Amino acid sequence: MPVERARPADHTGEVVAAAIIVDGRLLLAQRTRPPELAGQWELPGGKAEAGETADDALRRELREELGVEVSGGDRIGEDVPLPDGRVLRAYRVELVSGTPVALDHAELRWVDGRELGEIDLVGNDRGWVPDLRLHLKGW
Ligand code: DCP
Repeated sequence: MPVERARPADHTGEVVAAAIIVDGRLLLAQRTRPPELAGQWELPGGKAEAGETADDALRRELREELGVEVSGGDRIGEDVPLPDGRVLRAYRVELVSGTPVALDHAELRWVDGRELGEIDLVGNDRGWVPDLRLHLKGW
């Protein structure tokens, strides 16, 4: 089997995160890794691959992680610079088909505005709370 060559990591890409809001509730997903983030809740998403647009990455990540098809992609909240040089961006997306299932997370939860303020969100996503709440009920 060929040995994979060491190569410099790509630290310039985007990490996309999806705000899926239905009936005034936001879908959150509970991380299983790495250990320092396990148990915390996030907007589902992940790293865009080389050549992918943010839309492509959102569609692929949500298919892989939740088993759903989504569309849309208006930005919500501010950019979050990550320590590795990537930038984390949230996008509002609509569910096109399927019901979200935790294929890559411990659990899923739909939260209203009050619950969003109380849940243990990953630190990077906390700055988005005020913008997200504008679209949520119950706060
Ligand atoms: N991240 C975050 N908030 C989110 C989504 C991601 O802070 N709502 C952070 C966690 C990681 C980085 O972005 O530091 C990349 O996210 P993932 O580990 O979820 O990305 P992938 O799913 O692409 O990673 P892998 O498949 O390598 O596990």
